[in-house]
Amino acid sequence: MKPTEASNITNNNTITKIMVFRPTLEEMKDFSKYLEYMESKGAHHGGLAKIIPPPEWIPRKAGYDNINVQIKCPIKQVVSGSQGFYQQFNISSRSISFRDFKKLANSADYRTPDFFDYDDLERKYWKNITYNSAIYGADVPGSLTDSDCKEFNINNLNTILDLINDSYGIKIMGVNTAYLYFGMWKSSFAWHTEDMDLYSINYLHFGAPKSWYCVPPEYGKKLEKLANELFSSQYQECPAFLRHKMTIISPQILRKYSIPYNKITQEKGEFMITFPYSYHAGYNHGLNCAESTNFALPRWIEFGKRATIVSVIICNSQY
Ligand SMILES: O=C(O)CCC(=O)C(=O)O
Repeated sequence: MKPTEASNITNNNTITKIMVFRPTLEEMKDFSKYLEYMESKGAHHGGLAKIIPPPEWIPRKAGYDNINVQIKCPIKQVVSGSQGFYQQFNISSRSISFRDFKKLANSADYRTPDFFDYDDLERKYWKNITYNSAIYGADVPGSLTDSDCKEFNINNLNTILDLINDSYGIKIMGVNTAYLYFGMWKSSFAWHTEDMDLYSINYLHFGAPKSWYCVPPEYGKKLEKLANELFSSQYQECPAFLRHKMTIISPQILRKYSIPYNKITQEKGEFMITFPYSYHAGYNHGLNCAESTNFALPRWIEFGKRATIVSVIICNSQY
């Protein structure tokens, strides 16, 4: 099916918008082929793309009413800073079951505030970012997708990244295995590109939406230059400090410094794809659960060579 274009919150007319794809079940059978089709339409230039699967695609036949997962290492996200630039400190907290996490996320202290529309909620996010730290059940190894789900199974995408696993028996948690993310209102992911500048795929299984910002690969260097200036002490300590996933910069600052960006909100039942060297950041609107992993296509190989060299040279001690 033909793609549509979703969002263009930019300060620059030349930026490629985020494209939205609606594949048929048949088209979802070969993941790498479909991703290459998306790129033939220019989707990678937007930095992010959305995929809305057809209703007959069912990743979990049992549904989501009886999720029995232990979130062993939830993190309390303490955010400091002001006026659009922030550092997020992740403090490990004690293990919690999903049942209890759900109660916490819906409790008076943590639940989503009343809002009129997504723009209103976005304003509330940026206004309250440093208050009432959210708890994020992030990077939980596991999958909620049925193992016999044949199309777009995040745990088994069969891209060239799997060759590492197949040939060398290497499993890198969250990189070529699936991770779950149990979110609540205001839980956030800081500006980053993927490890080794890989692609990522993120499926929102259930719950409240997830809002994303993204700076397309063409403007990644511009964002890095700005971040290095705004966070000069972090830059002095580590020239690749964005890889520590602690830096939050508001869209207002991006506009002020003319960094082109896109934004989009992912609803439950939708996939997001991030492309190599696409910076992205975002936040959850309330209780939800996403599943994510990295993958590669042949176009990634040149990004991979560059990312590995840069990381090994300048940020070795941080991994
Ligand atoms: O959902 C999250 O917190 C992580 C999102 C992300 O960065 C990704 O899926 O690539």
